[in-house]
Amino acid sequence: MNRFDGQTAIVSGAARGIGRAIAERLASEGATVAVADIDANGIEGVASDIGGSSFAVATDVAEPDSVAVLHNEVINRTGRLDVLVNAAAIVPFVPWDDLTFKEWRRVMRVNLDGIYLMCRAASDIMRPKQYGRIVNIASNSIFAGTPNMAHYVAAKGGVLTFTRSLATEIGGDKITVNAVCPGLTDTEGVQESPHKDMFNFVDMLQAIKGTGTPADIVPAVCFLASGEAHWITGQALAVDAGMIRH
Ligand code: 4PL
Repeated sequence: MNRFDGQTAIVSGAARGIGRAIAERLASEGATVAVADIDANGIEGVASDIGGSSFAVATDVAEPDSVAVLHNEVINRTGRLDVLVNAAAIVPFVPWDDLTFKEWRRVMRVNLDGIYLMCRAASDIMRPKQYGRIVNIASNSIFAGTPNMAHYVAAKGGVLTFTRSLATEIGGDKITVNAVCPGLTDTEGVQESPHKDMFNFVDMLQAIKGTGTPADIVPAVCFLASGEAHWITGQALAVDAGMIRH
């Protein structure tokens, strides 16, 4: 008996990094996963690696029409939606002196507008079924006030507070909405950015020493996405080796 047998899950940002690891675990525990990402090539590889009934859908989470196509595809293929994991995000490294309004808007669009659009579409499917699990990936940077990404921190802070509010709005429909707040995590995206040089700094602040990987984030996400987490909603769980305590 697997935790997600017979269920359908959407994972955004699933082409790589934390999103990919979550998609793989949900599928290994029985879910049919809609592997969603703007990286159309990446999702094909992930979906074929996962195999089974999981499938790829190229998705721009910040475009209402694209989000609608994703949700229509999920309903046409599986007729249900049990789990939504919002892992899609831009992770910028832009010092304050270089931060333009254009760059601010680029990050807000994907990291916050995208959460709204995905939760809007998913909750509209979940509510009539009186079941749903939504897990939004925020970041521990919202508690730390991490520099070089003020717009990202602002958007992720919005993800946290939106999570609390949406939990209250749709709790009556037996849908839970929670946030997981990873610390700096060793992903392809981080390795491509100046964040890769920050691992020693966060290690100094962690209660448990070491470098966080996607596999370290997955268990908390899958627990909150599971049926037995039904008494937990509107919460934010830091998964960062104890770097922050909120
Ligand atoms: C502590 O979410 O939480 C760097 C890059 N450092 O994206 C993050 C910390 C980064 C973070 C994050």
